Amino acid sequence: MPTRRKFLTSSSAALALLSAGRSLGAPNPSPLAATGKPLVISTWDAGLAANLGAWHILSKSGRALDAVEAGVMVTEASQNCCVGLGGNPDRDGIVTLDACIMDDKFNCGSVAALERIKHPISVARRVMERTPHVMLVGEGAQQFAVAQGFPLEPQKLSPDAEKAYREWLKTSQYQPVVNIENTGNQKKPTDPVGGANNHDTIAMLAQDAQGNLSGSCTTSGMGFKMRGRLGDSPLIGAGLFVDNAVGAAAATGQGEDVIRMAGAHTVVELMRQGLSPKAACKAAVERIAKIKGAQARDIQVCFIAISAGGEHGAFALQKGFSYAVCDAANQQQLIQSEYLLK
Ligand code: SD4
Repeated sequence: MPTRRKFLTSSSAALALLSAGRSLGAPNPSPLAATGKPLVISTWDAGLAANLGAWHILSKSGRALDAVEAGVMVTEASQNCCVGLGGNPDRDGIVTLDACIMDDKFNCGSVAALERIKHPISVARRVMERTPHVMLVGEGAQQFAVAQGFPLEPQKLSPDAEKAYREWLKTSQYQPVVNIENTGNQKKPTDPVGGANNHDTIAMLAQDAQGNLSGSCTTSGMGFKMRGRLGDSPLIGAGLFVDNAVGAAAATGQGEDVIRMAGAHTVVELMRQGLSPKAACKAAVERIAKIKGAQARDIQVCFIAISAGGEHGAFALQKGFSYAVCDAANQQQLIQSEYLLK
């Protein structure tokens, strides 16, 4: 059995322990533990810190919706891993952010190509709660954010993004790097610029003590994308989908290939047909592999999922994807996902 320890407040400390082969205990053993809920899972190793942000809410019987917003805000606020304004820019040198959120009653909100706003996930939630719409993009999304009191941040690249952009300009070739997200917490001085410290998406799914599901997803998108390009992350049904009666799913990786097979919605529908979260993620990944044929080796796509019964799972196209789990058994762990292409 893993040792219970004090809840860690930083993912780097968490990773240090994980690499030492131990899993991490949550801070205050929850009286809810016996029910098997709550539960939060999120993508990549940045998910460890994000899960802590969600856990503060879930462990006090808070709503999954509040938890998935607060959780990914941790990542958005961090300049260490490039979700949010610290992210890599598009090919014109401008950081544009995409995010969406969905609750247990099919309420959902989304923003895309949003500039100079620190917390796109919170703007997405406002779209959901304070407009008759689901999605706002570009200038209109920014106008709405400002009207809602979100400050406009300076139009400025983070030092890492600045370096990566300068490097990229030398070739100006759009060649997304598989698993580029995975290196943020293990940065070595020898890592290539732009290949390190470069999470560009976090997706999070939670089930609260009441058994309700919610999900969130936030990203700066693929680095050096065309201006105006959107991936799956702000698209309900592609990057994220929640059906409280069945389960929730989210995606990370090459957004174009998630969009073309309605990724997260597909995973939820496969769970509806009786597949476990992991089996549903695997079947969705297999569908992508079939569509892409030989080109599947050039991309990464990964899904995470939670069933309404509280089971979680993930599956990736290629090696190298991990997801962070924090559950009522008071464990915070990083799980290496199984993958299709050996
Ligand atoms: C996108 N799906 O913009 C995102 C990228 C991503 O980890 O997930 N990166 O296509």
